[in-house]
Amino acid sequence: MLKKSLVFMLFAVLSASAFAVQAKTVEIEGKNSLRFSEEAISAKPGEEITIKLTNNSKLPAAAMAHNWVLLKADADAQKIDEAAAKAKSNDYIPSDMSDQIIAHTGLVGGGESDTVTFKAPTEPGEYTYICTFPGHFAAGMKGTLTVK
Ligand SMILES: [Cu+2]
Repeated sequence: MLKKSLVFMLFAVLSASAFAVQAKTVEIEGKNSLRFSEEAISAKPGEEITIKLTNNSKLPAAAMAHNWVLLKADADAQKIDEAAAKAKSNDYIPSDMSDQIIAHTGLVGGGESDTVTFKAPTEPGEYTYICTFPGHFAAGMKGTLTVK
């Protein structure tokens, strides 16, 4: 009886770790050059995906912080970026445009990282992600999530 429950427990632990491996994590670095280290990522429709954004900058957060903001397919990145610049108190996330945002990390300063877990859109297509720290998107801090 005892042996049976031990076997069952071992099985449960192994299944749990196998599941943990399956969850997809993409590590992205926000760089001082105002680029994401990964500018193209892909996912299956509806796939659960975790983005881990890291900022290895030595600069103060007020000068060089980053976030990772995934936009809906029909979102206007330019307009969101403009609104974000005025949303400093909300870590540069324009709350009145949240209906155009699928998911986002928090703002990370040098030496920090943050993660966000979400389900990829079920509609295949290309989805833009941007950094909304002022000036970064305009300088090219963006990338594409391809759902296929
Ligand atoms: Cu940035």
